[in-house]
Amino acid sequence: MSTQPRILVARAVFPETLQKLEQHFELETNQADTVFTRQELLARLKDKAGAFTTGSERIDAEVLAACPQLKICANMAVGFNNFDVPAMTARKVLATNTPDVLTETTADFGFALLMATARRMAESEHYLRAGRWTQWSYDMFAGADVHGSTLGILGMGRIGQGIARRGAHGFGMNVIYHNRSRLASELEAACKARYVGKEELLKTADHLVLVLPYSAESHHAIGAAELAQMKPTATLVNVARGGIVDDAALAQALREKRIAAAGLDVYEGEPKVHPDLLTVPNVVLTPHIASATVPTRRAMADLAADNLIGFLVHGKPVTPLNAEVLA
Ligand code: 8YV
Repeated sequence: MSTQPRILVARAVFPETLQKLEQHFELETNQADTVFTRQELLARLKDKAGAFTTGSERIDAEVLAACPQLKICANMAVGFNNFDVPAMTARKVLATNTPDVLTETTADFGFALLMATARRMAESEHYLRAGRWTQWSYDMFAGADVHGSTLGILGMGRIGQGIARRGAHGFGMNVIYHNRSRLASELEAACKARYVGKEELLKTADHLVLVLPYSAESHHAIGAAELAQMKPTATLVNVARGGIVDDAALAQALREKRIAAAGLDVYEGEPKVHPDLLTVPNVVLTPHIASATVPTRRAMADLAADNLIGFLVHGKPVTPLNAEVLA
């Protein structure tokens, strides 16, 4: 019988990632990529020392109680709101994520979504494909300028700073941001970003990009009251997490043109999308793909695998979230 630690790879991954893991572990995989039900997850994880997870697996007290052999969950994501980290720490289960490797790719996408939203690219493409384009007209799909406008960023971590740098240096934007804590002055200078209160951010931004982590504190950080403070010409972009925006309130604000447009990559309760968002024209909708380039997804998978190998084989994870477990 194999003495290698047993690992559950909860979703399909690159074959190369499996080959790398196979050198150290006995694997149970899910290349069919059917998202496990809660019961399946509990049953499959019960006898495992480690899990390779994604945002679709919730690791909480119930899972931990059912899986006494579990030592590490390595998330293939920088966000880890699917982990109850305090519960994991209490059970001495290590949590790891994949920071840095997706920063620039996600910032590229955030900026692309901002551009597509401001310049009404999805809406105009649908119009063309529907065969409705019969003549040029002076205001056809006239949108908002990006260059020289005010870019507001809510949540100024690594990805927020990447978007700020693109706006400030590439598009001559005036960058303002709000964050739990103010950035060090050299980071502010690198992004040419000015710290403001949340109210000023909402009222002043021409384009507001959300890049903050999801938590009880950030739940519905943008709801009806916040949308009401934004300019009627403003656009809103969310590349962070569903639940930060109240999607029902956003759909209503878009329908009533209380803001001009929105670009969303993440949704409350995804992959379900609020039906009202599907029927308003002034929103660009993408299926949680901000980090989806081949090199970046490979780097994320590699880092998650390296965390499992680093910890279970060498006692040294690469990017631990609760390093106190190691002590
Ligand atoms: C992932 C993400 O694709 O890293 C994150 O936090 O949201 C995405 O890059 C997704 O979470 C799958 O794990």
